[in-house]
Amino acid sequence: MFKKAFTLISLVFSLLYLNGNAQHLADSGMLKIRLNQEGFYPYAPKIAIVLVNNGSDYFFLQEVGKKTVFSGVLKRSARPDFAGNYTWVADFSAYHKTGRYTLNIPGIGNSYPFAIAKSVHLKVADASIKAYYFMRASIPLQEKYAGKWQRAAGHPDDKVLVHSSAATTQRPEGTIISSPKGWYDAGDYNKYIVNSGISTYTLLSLFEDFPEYMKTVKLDIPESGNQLPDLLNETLWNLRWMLTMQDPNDGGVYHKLTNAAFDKMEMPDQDTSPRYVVQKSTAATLDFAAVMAQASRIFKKFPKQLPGLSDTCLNSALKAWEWAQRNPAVLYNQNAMNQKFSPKVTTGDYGDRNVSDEFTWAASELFVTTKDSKYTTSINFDPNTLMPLPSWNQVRMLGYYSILRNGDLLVNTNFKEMPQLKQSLLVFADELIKDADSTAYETVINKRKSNFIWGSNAVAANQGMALIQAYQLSHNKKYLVYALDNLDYILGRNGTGYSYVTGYGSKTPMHPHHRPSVADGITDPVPGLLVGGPNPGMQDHVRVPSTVPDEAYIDDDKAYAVNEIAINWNAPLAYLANALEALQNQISN
Ligand code: G3I
Ligand code: 9MR
Repeated sequence: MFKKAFTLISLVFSLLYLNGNAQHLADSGMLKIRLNQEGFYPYAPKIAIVLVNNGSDYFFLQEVGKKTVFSGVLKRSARPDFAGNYTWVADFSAYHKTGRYTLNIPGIGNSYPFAIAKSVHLKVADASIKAYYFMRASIPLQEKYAGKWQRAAGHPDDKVLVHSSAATTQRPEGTIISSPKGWYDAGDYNKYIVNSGISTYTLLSLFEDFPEYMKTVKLDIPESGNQLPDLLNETLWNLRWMLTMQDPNDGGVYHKLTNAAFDKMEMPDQDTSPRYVVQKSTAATLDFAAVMAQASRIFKKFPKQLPGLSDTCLNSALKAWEWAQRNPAVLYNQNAMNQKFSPKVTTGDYGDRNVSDEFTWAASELFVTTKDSKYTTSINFDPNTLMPLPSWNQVRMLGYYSILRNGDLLVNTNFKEMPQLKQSLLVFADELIKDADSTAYETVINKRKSNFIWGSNAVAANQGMALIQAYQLSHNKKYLVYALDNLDYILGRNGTGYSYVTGYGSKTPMHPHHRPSVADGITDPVPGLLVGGPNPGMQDHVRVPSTVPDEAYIDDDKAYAVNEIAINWNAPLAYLANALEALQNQISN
């Protein structure tokens, strides 16, 4: 009774207060109420995090500009955030009706508007893949597909020089090779095999895990309508480039195709400096082998559309694997390389110092594709250590994902480690979600300060992907709920209040470190790009407003350590958002 009366009083109070101070209070609500700015599935959990509590015990869910439809009591977070402050949690999971809403907290104001709807992440899910179209090298982006972000073709890459570090008898320094297509890596215009490896794998895995759903996803790209799913069409743009990075003479794969130095913040067609393929490396060659082996089994299902491609991929994978057997420790060390070779190369390093996980990954993919048990001797199952979350330099789990998702195909291979592998992945997932609810944002990413590295948003997305893998294996819905929490994190329920995907949400990055977005003269950045996110490292020497790990972010195009975009960050976002769209009916509170 008392509570009801109080609710009413708060409501009247909030409406009066809002009218008098509309602008001020609205801003304060948008700043202090942190939630997924795209919205929520009708039957999924729905949580907002409120940073301060000016005395209200209640929150009010309101139809935009209209009446209150639901109210609840704010609950204090179990633990403080990294800065030491407790937050307040508004949980409106019990409300299921679709519509557009704001959350109101008396004395604080209104949140950004958001939707409760089926397929609420469809747009951002599609955009996270379409982003790769915008990253394409060697093709003009036509207005028809790219809208106002149309641009001239950049980097034909049909006359690429073999760098002195990569010279062989058959291909001496200065040999010209053709290596067109591919995606630009990130804010820069170079193409790196190591980073292409995990990115291409992740998108292909999205297809392997959810083929039926992904066949329905239309991206409006030049190949659309050609009888291949658009996700595969887009992935092929990079895969065909990757194939050109293998030296046909020995099977080794060049580490990268690059300018000698990062170019200016200019449009891609403005850059006409020489392009090189540099030194072959074991990491690049194994990542290539893994992706080609995976691609071979996926494209085998499309023999009419892609005659011969599956075989080409498998043969390339086998040749790469053999090269790596002969060259198991050719690490890419750019500084050392620059002591010996010229011109000096100062672009992205992707210099992994340990390639044992790359061997495991490539062997896993070759095993799944060929069913030949000989590869299992090269797989490290390491049951005694926790699984390391995937990243460009840690790919062990990518192989495990592939083995586990293809378990049915491997029943006749006498492969004994399957139950143990499944168990390890579920233990890993349980470890991820343990105590996530007591963090200040009730998310997995917020459990540890050490998650906030260069590209932290991809840590959140990769955790989400790992949880989806756990769901696929166990059908335990709890994993989906925590995966969704991390998507909520990416889209606004976080320490800065940004939705970190350009163009999606209300407060989104406007100045990513992305050369076309900086140089094209268009106010809005290219859409669908996930920025790196909070990272207190300041490796770019741009001061962030806070060094609290999950707040260490600035929307500044010079701040490449927090505000660049990259293909290996968008890929797990694409996986997470699309997988949740595919599985939305399984998520309930
Ligand atoms: O792994 C350690 C971790 O153990 C430690 O706790 C943490 C503390 O700072 O550092 C972690 O290492 C960081 C590593 O990223 C994590 O993956 C390094 O400090 C950091 O310097 C390194 O940054 C990489 C960066 O290149 C600089 O080499 C990013 O991962 C990588 O995504 C980024 O990639 C660049 C390419 O070189 C060029 N193209 C753009 C692309 C995106 O920024
Ligand atoms: O644009 C480059 C970005 O892709 C890299 O991640 C980053 C770190 O290697 O470097 C950026 O390039 C900058 C260079 O390192 C220093 N001079 C300014 C360049 C543009 O900001």
